[in-house]
Amino acid sequence: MKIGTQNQAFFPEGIKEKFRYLKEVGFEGFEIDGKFLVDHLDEVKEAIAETGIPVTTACGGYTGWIGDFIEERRLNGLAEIKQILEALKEVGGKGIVVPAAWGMFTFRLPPMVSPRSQAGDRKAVSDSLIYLDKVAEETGTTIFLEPLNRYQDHMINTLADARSYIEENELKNVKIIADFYHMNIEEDDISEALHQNRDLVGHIHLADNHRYQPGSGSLDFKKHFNQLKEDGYNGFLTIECRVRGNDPEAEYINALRHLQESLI
Ligand code: LER
Ligand code: MN
Repeated sequence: MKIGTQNQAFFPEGIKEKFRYLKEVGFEGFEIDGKFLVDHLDEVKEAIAETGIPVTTACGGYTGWIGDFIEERRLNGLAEIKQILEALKEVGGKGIVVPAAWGMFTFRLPPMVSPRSQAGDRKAVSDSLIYLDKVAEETGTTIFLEPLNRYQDHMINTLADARSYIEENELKNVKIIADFYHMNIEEDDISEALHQNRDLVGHIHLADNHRYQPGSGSLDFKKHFNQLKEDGYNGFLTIECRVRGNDPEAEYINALRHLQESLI
């Protein structure tokens, strides 16, 4: 298992400088914003070639959700995700992280009544995934379907929810991305959910229980990493977190060291 990261405000702005910095501090991969990748493809390619730090995945950078309530936005999202997958192919990236939607609706806050039926939700997400499954096949990439906690999305909250879409639609190029922060809210037991879905978990996002940097909260990373090891997971562990503390950069490096120690 290797440790990657998304961008952080305290990383250098310049693309080459950013990749050099990641290498210097000990990250082994970068999860990039999809639009940023499409807009800066050549520079990103050069930075990868110079540093050997791969772009593992893309996350975000498109403007309609795969489960969008608005059909025009859903279709726009699919067209943009296709472009991102084509760019990922060019840089050797594994695939894109997609939730059903993020921040569109939650049953847990007012108005608590969805404008669409659950059958309608299922059809929209399934139609999108069936389409993206083909694009992923054509580009040699993977769609990493992400369960989010109930306050961020109402459609896919657990690894089992994600699994049901993959199985029902017989998707070959869609896997599950397991995000420890969302799992800590939705799953009975993080290790057990990882184990139950070991055949489909293809990517991982890491944050501590409150979504701040790993090591600053109560999650037992060593325990969950041991479970992943036992189950033969060999993908990336990508930090996606907020950072708090007086010196965010130092806190972030501490978090990386904490994860590296938890992997031993
Ligand atoms: C959103 O909370 C999240 O976890 C991101 O990875 C969005 O896909
Ligand atoms: Mn995530």
